[in-house]
Amino acid sequence: MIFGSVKMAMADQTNVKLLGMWASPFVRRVQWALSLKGVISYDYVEEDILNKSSLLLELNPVHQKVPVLIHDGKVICESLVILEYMDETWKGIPLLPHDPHGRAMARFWARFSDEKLEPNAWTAMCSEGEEKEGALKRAIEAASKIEEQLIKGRRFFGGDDIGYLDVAMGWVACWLPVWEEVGAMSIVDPARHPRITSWAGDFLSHPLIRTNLPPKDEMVDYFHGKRKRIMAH
Ligand SMILES: N[C@@H](CCC(=O)N[C@@H](CS)C(=O)NCC(=O)O)C(=O)O
Repeated sequence: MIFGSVKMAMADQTNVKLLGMWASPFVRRVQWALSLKGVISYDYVEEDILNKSSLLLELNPVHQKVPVLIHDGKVICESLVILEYMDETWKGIPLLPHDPHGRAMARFWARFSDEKLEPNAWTAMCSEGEEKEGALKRAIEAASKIEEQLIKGRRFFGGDDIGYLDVAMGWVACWLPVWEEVGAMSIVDPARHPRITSWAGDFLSHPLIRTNLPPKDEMVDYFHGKRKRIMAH
């Protein structure tokens, strides 16, 4: 019985492959979730998103983006969809809250962050003048709405334990400060957003997150390069 379940767990893990890119916030959230689920020995394939592999084009023909998760031959695309698949597939640390309303809220705010904060922060980093000002304003407004979702005294979005929304929003703790530096701008500000600031500190010091972060200097260089190329067009 024990041997049987050990064998199952190992087979489970060896059948996991992730197509990713080191500087992608969407890929990293899947890697964080894999770690929270205890899936540590998976096959990671680094993609060159400027010269996509035929495997990526074949597995994600619709969006042609990373991350792509392959589990037991099944292909799952879109990082938030992948997180839900993982939550339903592996035990480990539960990601979504137990109750339906809590789950609905977590999904709502994850999408809000991806649709309102992330694209506006990105545009603000890669633009100038009125375009930058407008995007910056919208990004700050979105951050302020997220700030209201963090209840004082709780370490994470769902309470005292890390979960789906923390992982989905983790890029705010790790990528956003880099984008702010590269774009010479401030979006999440400790005075304006004390709860996000405190949450970011807790998130980054979680044992399964702090050991799973991209190198900051390389991120700064990478996004400086990206910004330069985008703004040259
Ligand atoms: N909504 C997607 C976004 C994924 C995404 O934008 N991935 C980028 C890397 S950060 C990518 O693969 N870009 C390639 C391209 O746009 O052609 C998700 O959550 O998975």
